[in-house]
Amino acid sequence: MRLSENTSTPAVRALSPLRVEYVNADLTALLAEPDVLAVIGFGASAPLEDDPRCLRIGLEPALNGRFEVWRGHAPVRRGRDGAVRWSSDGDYLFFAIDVDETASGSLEDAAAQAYQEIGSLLDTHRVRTGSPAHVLRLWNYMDAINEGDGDTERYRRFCAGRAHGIGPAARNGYSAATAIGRRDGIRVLQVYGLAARLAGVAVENPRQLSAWSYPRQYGPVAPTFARATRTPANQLLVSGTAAVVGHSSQHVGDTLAQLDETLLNLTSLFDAAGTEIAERGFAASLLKVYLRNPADAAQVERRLHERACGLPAPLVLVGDICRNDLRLEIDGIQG
Ligand code: 3EB
Repeated sequence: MRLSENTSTPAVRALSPLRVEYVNADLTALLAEPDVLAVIGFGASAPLEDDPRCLRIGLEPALNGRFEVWRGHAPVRRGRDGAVRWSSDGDYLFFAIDVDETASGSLEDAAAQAYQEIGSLLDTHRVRTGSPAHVLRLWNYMDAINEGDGDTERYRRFCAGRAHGIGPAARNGYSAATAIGRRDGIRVLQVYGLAARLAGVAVENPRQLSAWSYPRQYGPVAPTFARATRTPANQLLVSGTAAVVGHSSQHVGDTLAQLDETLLNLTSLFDAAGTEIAERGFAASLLKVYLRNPADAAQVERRLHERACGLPAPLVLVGDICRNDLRLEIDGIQG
């Protein structure tokens, strides 16, 4: 028994917030800034540099494309461990991996491999730095997410592989996540994420059944994610959120009604995350909107501006939602 261990250890330094922005800026100039952890471009024409912090996601912007930039609070170190690219400022760890489905054998195998390799990176990081890396947030992008019928649907195969591979990455419960379909025909699974020296707290939405408890009708292996993660800096990392109430999709065929339901879900999630987050609301939120039909973009932007009080301009991307009957999904960071 070493009950005194905690009291004899110096207090753990709190985390400063991760700074996230959408910007129109020069990629080379961004990467030259010492505190830049990640620069994420969207669409086939986004520039890319051979730097572990630089990522291009194959989702086309519906309106204007911008870079998503993450900044830490100290000079950033970066590297590659096997297929995983990473960067860290000592508090936060950005990581990314692309896994070729053909080389792995299938999307399911690619997902298992991606999550196993991320688990290994987290172990290596712990050994290298002497401090743990707790996963706060994961993003998953794959081609043709709705292809295949019933349990052969590619999203369901992805869920099975992720659940198999995620073991070490989920030691402290699931983190927030997004899973969206690309339309680029490139059979490469893209996974990236954020970890930190201190753990976050998973937040569930009282309007929604937790995804890991979804009934059998949605597939043999339930999705393994939390609705949000509240970070040690009291930011809220919001998972892909759609017009799902309980476990059922609402307002099938009506994009704007699905948007309104999604906003109710986001408000409910903010409330569940605590007073400070509830009070900050949409004005402190940086959101991404994934739209199945790019023709909905202008209407959705207008409605968001009307209904999400003070919301900064979101990034609108064309992508397929993991249920055929959902026309839009929103994720982001608050605080
Ligand atoms: C839903 O509520 C919509 O499989 O990682 C949202 C966010 C959804 C993340 C995932 C799936 C995922 O079930 C789908």
